[in-house]
Amino acid sequence: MKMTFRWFGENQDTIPLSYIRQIPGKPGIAGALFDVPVGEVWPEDKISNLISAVNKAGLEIEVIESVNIHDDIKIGLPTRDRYIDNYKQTIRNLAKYGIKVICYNFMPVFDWIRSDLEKELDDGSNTMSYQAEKILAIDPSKLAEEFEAGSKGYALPGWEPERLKELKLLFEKYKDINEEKLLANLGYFLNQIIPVCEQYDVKMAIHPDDPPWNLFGLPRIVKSMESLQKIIDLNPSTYNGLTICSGCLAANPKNDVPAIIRHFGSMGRIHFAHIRNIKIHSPGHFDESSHLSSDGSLDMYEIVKAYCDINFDGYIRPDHGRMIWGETGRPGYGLYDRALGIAYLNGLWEALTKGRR
Ligand SMILES: [Mn+2]
Repeated sequence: MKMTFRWFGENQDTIPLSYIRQIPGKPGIAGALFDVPVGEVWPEDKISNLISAVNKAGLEIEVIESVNIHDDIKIGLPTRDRYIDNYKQTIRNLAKYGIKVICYNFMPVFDWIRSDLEKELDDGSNTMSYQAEKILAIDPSKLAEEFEAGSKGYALPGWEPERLKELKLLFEKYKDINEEKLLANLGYFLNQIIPVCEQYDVKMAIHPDDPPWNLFGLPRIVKSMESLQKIIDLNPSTYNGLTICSGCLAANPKNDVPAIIRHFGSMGRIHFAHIRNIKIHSPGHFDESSHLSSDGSLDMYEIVKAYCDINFDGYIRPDHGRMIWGETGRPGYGLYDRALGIAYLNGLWEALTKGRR
C-alpha cells in the first residue's frame, strides 16, 4: 500500500507541506484544486503549480481527491455531454502530470453531511458528529448555511458555495431522479470517460455516500456491498473502481467492511482506501473517533488485515481526524490526529505483513 495524506493546497490548507514531509514514512499527497468551478476543465497551469509545490517539498502526488461531478451529469440533462467532455480533458491534463487515481462521488445536491462539525468529546478534543434527529430537523435549504457557519471560514470539500446558493432550484431539478435513474446516469458518465481513463492510465475511484443512506428524499446509490456491485457492473474495466471509506460505510452497521474490502479488492477494483474509525452510539448517531480500535466501534485490525490479505498495493490514507492539542483548522483535517492515524495504520501494516512470513 502507498500511504497518503489529504492536502487542500497552498492557499487553502493551514498545514505546510514541510510538516507533512516529517510524518513517519513520508506519505504522498492526495491533492486537489479548490478554485476551479465544478464542471470546468482543470487548467494545466494550475495542475502544474500544484504538482511542483508538492514535489518541491520532497513529496509525491499521484491521487486527486476529488474531481467533482457537475449536477447536470447526475441528473442526466442534455447539457451533461459538455461537462463530460470537460471531465475527459481534466483526466488528460492530470495524466500528463503523473496522476494515477481520481476519487469522486455521485451524491445528489449535498456532499458529506454532519450535524456537528466540532462536538467536544470527554477528553477535551473535538470532532465531527452525526445525529439523525438533528439533521432531519434542519430545513435542507438551510443546511448549506449551517455548514458555512460551522466551517469557520474554511472551504469545505464538496460544499461549493456557488452551487449551493441555488439549492431550491437544484432540488427541483432532482425531483424525478430516483436510484435507478441516478445509477443509469452514473453508467452513462462512466461509459463515456472510462476509455479515456484506459488510454491515459488514470483509475476512477468512487467514494461511498456519507452517510450511506438516502436523505431529504434524495437518492443515494453508493452505500452497501450490493450497491457497490451495481456500480462495478456498469462498466467491466478495472479503471471503473472504488474508494472504500471504512468510517463512511460502517455508519450503517449492516455493512461488513472487511468483507467488502476482500470482495472488491480481490477483483482489483479498490484503488483508494480511506481508513477511519467511528463511535456508534445508536442507529444514526455516531462520532468520528481516533483511529484506534478501542476508541471507536470498528475493528481496525480486521480492516487493515483485509487489505493486507488481498495484497493491496493501491493508495491509502487516514481519513478524518479529531482536533487535538489545541489545534484549529478545517473540521476533520487537522495535522496531529491524522498523523497519529498514519503511525497507527503503518504499525498495523508492519505487524500484519511481518507476522505472515
Ligand atoms: Mn472518506
